Amino acid sequence: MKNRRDFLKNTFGLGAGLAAKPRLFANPAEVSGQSMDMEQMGHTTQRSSGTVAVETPDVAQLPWTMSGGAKEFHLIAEPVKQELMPGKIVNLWGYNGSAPGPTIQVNQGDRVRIIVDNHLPEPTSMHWHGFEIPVEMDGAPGSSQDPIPRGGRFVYEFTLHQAGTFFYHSHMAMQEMMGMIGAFIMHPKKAYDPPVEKDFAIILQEFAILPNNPIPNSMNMEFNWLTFNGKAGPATTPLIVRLNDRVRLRFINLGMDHHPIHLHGHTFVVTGTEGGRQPKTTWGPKNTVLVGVAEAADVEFVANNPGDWMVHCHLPHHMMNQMSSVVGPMTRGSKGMPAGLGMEEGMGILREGHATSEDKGPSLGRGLGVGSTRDKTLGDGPLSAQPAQQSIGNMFGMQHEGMQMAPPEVAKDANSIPGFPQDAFMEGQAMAIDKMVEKPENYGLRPGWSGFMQGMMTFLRVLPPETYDKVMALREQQKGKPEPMPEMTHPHQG
Ligand SMILES: [Cu+2]
Repeated sequence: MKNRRDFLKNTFGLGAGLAAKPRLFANPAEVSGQSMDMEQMGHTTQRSSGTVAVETPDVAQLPWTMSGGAKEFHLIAEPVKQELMPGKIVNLWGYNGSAPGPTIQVNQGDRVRIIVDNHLPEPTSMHWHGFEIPVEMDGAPGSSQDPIPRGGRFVYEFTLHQAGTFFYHSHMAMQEMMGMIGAFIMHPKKAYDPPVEKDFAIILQEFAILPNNPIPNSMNMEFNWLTFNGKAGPATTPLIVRLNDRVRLRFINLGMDHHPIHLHGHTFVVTGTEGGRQPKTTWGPKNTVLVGVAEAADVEFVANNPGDWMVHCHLPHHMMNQMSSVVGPMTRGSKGMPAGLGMEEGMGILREGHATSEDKGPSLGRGLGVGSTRDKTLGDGPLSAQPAQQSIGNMFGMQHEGMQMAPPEVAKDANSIPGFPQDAFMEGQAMAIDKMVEKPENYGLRPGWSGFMQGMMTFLRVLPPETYDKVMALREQQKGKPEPMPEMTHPHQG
């Protein structure tokens, strides 16, 4: 089996026939046994039922089959290759070929069965975060069940009486830091008031990965790759809504940091937490919501302000990719920063091997020694316009047609300004890769936009009807075509 589609096809015994098409999500009126998938649910149906399917951009939906009165899902815990952005393919652990794993959507009151297979090289466990279910189904290794051994399987089955934004994750702490989480949406029996036209879920994750090293160090305390649904900006897929749609965004955080998620151009109310719906009396105006570790936050607003609006974590270091060293000396002293440990040691990342390999253990903690031994003295770096242009021009791979090169504009006396450079060589036109991340959802964005988009960042695109229809038409054309980014390989599938 080469890819996820084959995997699903074979796992569920699905042919090409539509009759056997897996169902992704059924509306609450499904009691008759009739169910619809997301495509069958036209906008009319969605609006009349008051509940819409949740979109998880860049993350697949997990299909299910009805079996013995339960919705049956199949999750495989396994090593995965995740492409954080074009060319940045890293080794994570996830479910069914991706990290985060696929999204599960069910209805309040459903009986569900989830078959979990462990294809990891070590034991794992599966925890249903916040679920009020019998303790033997909780997935707490050692206390409610034995860990699922390598090559083993555990079948979870329970009835869900809750509603809200939930998630599943490995209950092995370090496996969590390798990516092992997925969204689990429970739709309410009675639609929320007021109903929304668009509903999105975004999982927040962070990884410590050195340049030229595809393996995150899960023991590190500082992170340089920050993702929304497994992608770093500008590879995140924008959220597409129509002007005046009511929109719900659901954020889920499982990492080492809390993330203040900020939305431009709109005022929202927090309508839900990881525990479910919040009463209206608690709704107050906000534009930033702090999503703590192990928390979820639902926010709602009317998208009444047309434009391409940023949605991002507002921690400055979480708005960047590949941070690993200061760009220049931290002060303008003549000798630069005093030598300390190397970049790898400072970040607690190993050059080779795993965290407990012979290549020494990681130095934990947040140190200011980052990059200090390899720091350049003042005169050597590309700290003024002309050397910068030369050095960028000389860099291997910079002639890629997808790159839009332009030298950053800096003052002639930049070197004499304490603190320079800050962003001059980190974001801007020189970093733009519009073509490399081209996709229907990016249609019509301002040229060069991608040079300013990094880390936990995406767009909420509030589009007038014509542009909205155009993006949807492009998306339709895209269907069935190869994915714009290379297909993930599946090391443990056949
Ligand atoms: Cu953050």
